[in-house]
Amino acid sequence: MTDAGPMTRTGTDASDRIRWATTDLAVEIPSWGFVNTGTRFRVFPQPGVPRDPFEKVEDAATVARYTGIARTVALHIPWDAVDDYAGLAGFAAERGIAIGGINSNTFQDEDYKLGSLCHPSGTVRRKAIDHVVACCDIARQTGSGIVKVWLADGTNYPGQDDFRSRRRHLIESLQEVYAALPPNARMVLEYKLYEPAFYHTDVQDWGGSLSVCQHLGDRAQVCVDTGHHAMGVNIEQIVAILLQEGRLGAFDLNDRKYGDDDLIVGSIDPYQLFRIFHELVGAMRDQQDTVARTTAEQVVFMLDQCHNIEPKIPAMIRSVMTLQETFARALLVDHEALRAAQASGDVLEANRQLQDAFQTDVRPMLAEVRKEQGLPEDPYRAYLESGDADRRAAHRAGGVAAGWG
Ligand code: RM4
Ligand code: MN
Repeated sequence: MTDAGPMTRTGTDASDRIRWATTDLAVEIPSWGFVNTGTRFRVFPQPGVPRDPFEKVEDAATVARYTGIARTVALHIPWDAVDDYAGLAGFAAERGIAIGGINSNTFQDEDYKLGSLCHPSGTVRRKAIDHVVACCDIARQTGSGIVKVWLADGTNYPGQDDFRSRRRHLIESLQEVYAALPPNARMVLEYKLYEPAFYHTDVQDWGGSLSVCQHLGDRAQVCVDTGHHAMGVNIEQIVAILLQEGRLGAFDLNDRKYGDDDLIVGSIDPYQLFRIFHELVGAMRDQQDTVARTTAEQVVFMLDQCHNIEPKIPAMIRSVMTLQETFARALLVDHEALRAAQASGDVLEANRQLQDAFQTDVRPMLAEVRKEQGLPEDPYRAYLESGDADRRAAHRAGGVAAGWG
């Protein structure tokens, strides 16, 4: 094999590469994955749900303890607002994790009925800009390297507002935000096809997000939420384009059958997740394309999921394991054989190379690596058998369980 580079993820030894997937993948856990959520029809509360941001951090730390990775937790502001952010970061550090992306929220206030950063009124835009700038400051206080912007901005009816004015407002608003980023922090702009607006969404797709980022600077990148596309869209191709442009910053990973369902990652279409990871591994191993390689190395793999009917911590542990397993399988693709098949126009052989890796059962290898590291071979089962869930539910009886608010 001609695998290049000293890094284990690109190493010639398959078990080295698997080890990398098991220990070094930058998986990030969202604080809101542990709270009571549901649909617009009903929220089914669960026992032991966190009551404040500190308990959410504890749950993320539990996932990290069982899996050995997932060492950052994303916050959502104001859901995770606290008086002392450095204190929250210290609380996380004592439990072996760090604060990850700071997610801004400009979609739950009366003022934002017609939008936030794109709103026709300068007064409302000012309020929204100030909020995202405050998120930059929270990033500074917590040592976070990412500020995330997802906007609910859009219109419900043709003619309701002017597309180009709104886009100009968006660019000007985000230029202010960009200037407020901590020195090495990045801003990621997440797109979504529709919802909550029904006619048009201001940042509706990767091209819309990328073009706005290009008006800001190198540290403005795109966040790809796997649930935010029209049916049938080739997400892995979007990933490839953004890697090549140096603009893929983060993923919000989840799965869906229909809309933005936030089901656990890999539960509906595990092959899609594999194909996405295959693009990332290809970029990580690309010695020619430095932009794609360094961009791929810095991507944050966040799980943006809602566990409405399933228990939350086990769902998160299972999801982390799925990411490890799928990344490990993508690392098994024989790139030399793949390129040879591509060069000779051998369609079936090229596809077989991917299928072979995808169908390899890497679970025994991952269990082996975990054992060597003193981790449970099956973190999911170990958690279920630990009695942790019952203890947590007893300890958190009383008080008000957190939700989306
Ligand atoms: C949005 C988007 C954001 C997430 C919120 C909760 O649909 O996916 O990333 O922060 O939901
Ligand atoms: Mn998302």
